[in-house]
Amino acid sequence: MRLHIFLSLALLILLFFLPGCERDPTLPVADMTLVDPNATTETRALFTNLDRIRHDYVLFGHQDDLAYGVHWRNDEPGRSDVMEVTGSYPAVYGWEIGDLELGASHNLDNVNFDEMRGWIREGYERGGVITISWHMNNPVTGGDAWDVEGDHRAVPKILPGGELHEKFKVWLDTFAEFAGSLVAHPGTGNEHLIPVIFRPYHEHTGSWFWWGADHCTPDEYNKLWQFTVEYLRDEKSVHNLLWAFSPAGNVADSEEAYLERYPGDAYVDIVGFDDYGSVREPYQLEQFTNRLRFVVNFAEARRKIPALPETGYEAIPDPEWWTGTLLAALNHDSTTRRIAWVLVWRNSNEATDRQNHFYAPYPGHPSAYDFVEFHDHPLILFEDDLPDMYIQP
Ligand code: BMA
Repeated sequence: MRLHIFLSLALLILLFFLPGCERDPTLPVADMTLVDPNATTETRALFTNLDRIRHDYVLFGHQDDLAYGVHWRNDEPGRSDVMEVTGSYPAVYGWEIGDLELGASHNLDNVNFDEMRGWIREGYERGGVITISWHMNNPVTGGDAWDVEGDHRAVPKILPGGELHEKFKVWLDTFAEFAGSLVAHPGTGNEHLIPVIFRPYHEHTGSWFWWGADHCTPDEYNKLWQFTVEYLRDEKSVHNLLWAFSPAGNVADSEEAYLERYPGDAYVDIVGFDDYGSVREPYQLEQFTNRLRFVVNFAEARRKIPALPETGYEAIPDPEWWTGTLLAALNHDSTTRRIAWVLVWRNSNEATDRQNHFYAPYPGHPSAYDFVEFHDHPLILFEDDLPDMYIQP
């Protein structure tokens, strides 16, 4: 073979193999595999779009945004503390299904499940992203998710072979039914299931929930997660979920700690951490940004999406927290900027629920002006600036 033909062939072979082994992890990749290979079209599109737009933007989310605010509760449709301060709804809506497993009509925070279904549809049809958490009751004691007194060891009891396994499956069935009832555009011919970012068994590296670190072994936790995926996906045919893994923030300080209770790449689409601890004051910025960088790098090495699925500063005592701390961390450098979304926790209604337990401002709150600045920042997306998240690019 002539030398120049040989060299051209060698170059072609090199070019063919090079992108596969040396792909730049910061570039969006269309071929990421999801936990669910049969995920619905819109669910797949949501994953691809989150991965695509996180290179330019961070989505802002709020828990229970449409259900109640600090000074109102489900009185007029369309209300939202976030919208009333900034003029836009959040891009991400968090919802909570604790007590669904008991067959209750309302969740543990007194949100009616039928109304929740309506708000989920409303937010989705406006283009928003839906995520669901589950403060599941303790299946052994009948107490709540925080009932950890005594040596109940609930996790091994609900795994296959455990004495409460059948009961646990019935609990999971309630979620399968709920996820299957989230139908968009009903009766229009464009009816389809609403994609949900499902974030069960969160903050498990702490010990305040019955699935937490002191109450089960790493192997038991991983099996709990894996069983839940396999049961919902393979037995119950739930195909509108992306699976979000979110330990407590302190484990985002080291890969070893983060991996100790990690169910495996095949069972997780989104990786994050919940953090209320390192996000309070600007002086903690270094720790906060280190954690964000960790989770972005971890996600990109495994073709996952990084997120900050639960955070906030209770009652926002710092009027410049939004730009001075949260935005300062998210916008810190080219790595922190690749976080897909940040969600702050709920605005508990002060008359009927907990007082001073809110994480987004309401009109007149001292941090409202700063929150508007946060909304206006080019890095941050609320619903008003959101591109179509459900069409495959
Ligand atoms: C917690 C608190 C509780 C609430 C729970 C589930 O962090 O807000 O008051 O019951 O989340 O939403």
